[in-house]
Amino acid sequence: MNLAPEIACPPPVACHIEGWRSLVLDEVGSTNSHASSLPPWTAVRANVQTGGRGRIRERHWVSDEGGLWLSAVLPCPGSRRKWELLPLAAGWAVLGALRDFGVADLRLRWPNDLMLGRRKLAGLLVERYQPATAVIGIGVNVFNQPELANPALAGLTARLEDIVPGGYTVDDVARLILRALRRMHAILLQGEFHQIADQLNLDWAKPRRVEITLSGRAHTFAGLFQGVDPHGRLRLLTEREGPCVYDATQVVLLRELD
Ligand code: BT5
Repeated sequence: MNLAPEIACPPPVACHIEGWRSLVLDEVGSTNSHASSLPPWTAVRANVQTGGRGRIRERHWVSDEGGLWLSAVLPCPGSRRKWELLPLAAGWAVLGALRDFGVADLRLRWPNDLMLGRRKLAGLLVERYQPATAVIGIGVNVFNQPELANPALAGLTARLEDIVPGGYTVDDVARLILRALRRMHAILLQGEFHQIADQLNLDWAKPRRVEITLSGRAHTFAGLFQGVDPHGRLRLLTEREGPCVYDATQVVLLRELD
């Protein structure tokens, strides 16, 4: 763990971190909703979210005190297509930051869940509220106890404190992630997603049997998940049709079968 000198950032204030204007709130519904009208290179973090949202409608994100609930507004100039792979790239960036922080054996679950085995350490919600920006919402369990807040999550979550011994704050973790998002943004801005794709394919861990649901299609497809191609399309090896690729934006849901 290699941390820059501490920057005091008590709530609710704005300070500058890693080239970001960073706001800290005590409590908010959802940091993503709060960030929806903020300018690029602004990040907002809350100690508690009362209406934390998951990627799929109706899914609630438990956001109790002690976790990192962060939304970062990134500029997305040019065509919308150029930024379609942002959700994948953001997951890769957060994974890299947490790995550098000392979290070993972290893997990705499509599209951007950060998993320790079958336990979820972090989840991302990437949304476009305005044409020229994207909001990257990041939830990381740090010192909080989501399983106490929602017993239905028993055995399904992981938290940083149990993996990396203390001596840090939630703001330290935020700072590393914000720095990683900046680096990732520069890569996408250059149109170099293929650089990320190579590394992403190492981070999915072993090939897995999965079932995917595509937008606008009622039935699901099962096969062996084989990561992404250089364009960020999902590669699936199916029994009936052999290798198939699906556009990342088409894949609504992926369920791991083993
Ligand atoms: C996600 O959705 O994983 C996206 C989570 C994004 C949360 C951040 S926090 C900052 C920003 N503001 C927001 O309002 N959201 C973002 P999804 O893949 O749909 O997973 C949701 C599922 O994860 C839930 O249905 C639960 O099963 C599980 N879950 C909920 N809270 C959790 C937690 N704290 N830790 C681990 N798993 C959790």
